[in-house]
Amino acid sequence: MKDRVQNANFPKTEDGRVYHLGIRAGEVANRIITVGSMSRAESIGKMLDASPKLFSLYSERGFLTITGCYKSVPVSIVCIGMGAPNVDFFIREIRECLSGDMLVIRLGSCGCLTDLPVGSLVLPASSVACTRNVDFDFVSGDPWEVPYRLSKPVSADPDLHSALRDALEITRPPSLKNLVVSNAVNASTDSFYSSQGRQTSFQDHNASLIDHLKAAVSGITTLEMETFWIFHLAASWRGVKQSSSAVNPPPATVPVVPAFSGIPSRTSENVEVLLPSLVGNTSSRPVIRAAAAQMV
Ligand code: R1P
Repeated sequence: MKDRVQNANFPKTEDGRVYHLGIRAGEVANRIITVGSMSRAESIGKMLDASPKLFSLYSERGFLTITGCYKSVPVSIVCIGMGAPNVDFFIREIRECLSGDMLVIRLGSCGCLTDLPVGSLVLPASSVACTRNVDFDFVSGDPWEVPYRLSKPVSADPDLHSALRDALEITRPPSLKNLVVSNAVNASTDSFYSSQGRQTSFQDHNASLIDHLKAAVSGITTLEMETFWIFHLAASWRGVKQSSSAVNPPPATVPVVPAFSGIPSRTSENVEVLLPSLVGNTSSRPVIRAAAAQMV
């Protein structure tokens, strides 16, 4: 309780744990794959090295952190559930537990606004937010407001995006034929229903939303609920100057491209998804790099 009062900006438990993920420094790696479901996190966790023993923590707020090594490189798999608020807990609380660069790849499922077949994998180069405008009068209609707002795009980290694309090109299995990489744009929404154009029993004024999205956002391909906020927070982190005694920075280079196989896709096939090889931090100021792989 003393700690809570002393640091109201970033409250932690007395033993140094962030409130919602429940972890503390040393329990999360700089390289992170984040997913939305526990079973997906657990499946990927099984691909980590048998030694050292995995760290695994289910928080009482519904997050799961699994930390181990893949081919001797420290990696964490973090299940964050869905939506922007959970992204916010995830990025900020893990950042608080790390020194050095923070590298995040979200592996998720998505809706598709083009004719890509189910089973395609999309790596969005950028993402926009599509959010319900609560100032719009959803009961009577409203001539002065639009029901949904579109943000400006925010980009994936170009280096991490390229590394992910290159790793996939080199190692993807023949069964993964439909790989879309270049210039795909994602939209992250604040509802699976209204702001993704679904028609339900609520007055959502969204019948023309998908057409509007396609017309307004060049290259739009996928719809989901997290990527924009991951990219946005990564880009807006102001960073801290690296101290010479920083704990757990990424190594200067990661020598191999680790392959993660067997992640269940929406089809009955297994999709092979890769954690790219990454160059570690070379500047005096660490960064957050983020990219995404989305299964149609
Ligand atoms: C909705 O069903 C969920 O599926 C998509 C959306 O972004 C949302 O989180 O992602 P995941 O399958 O990765 O959770």
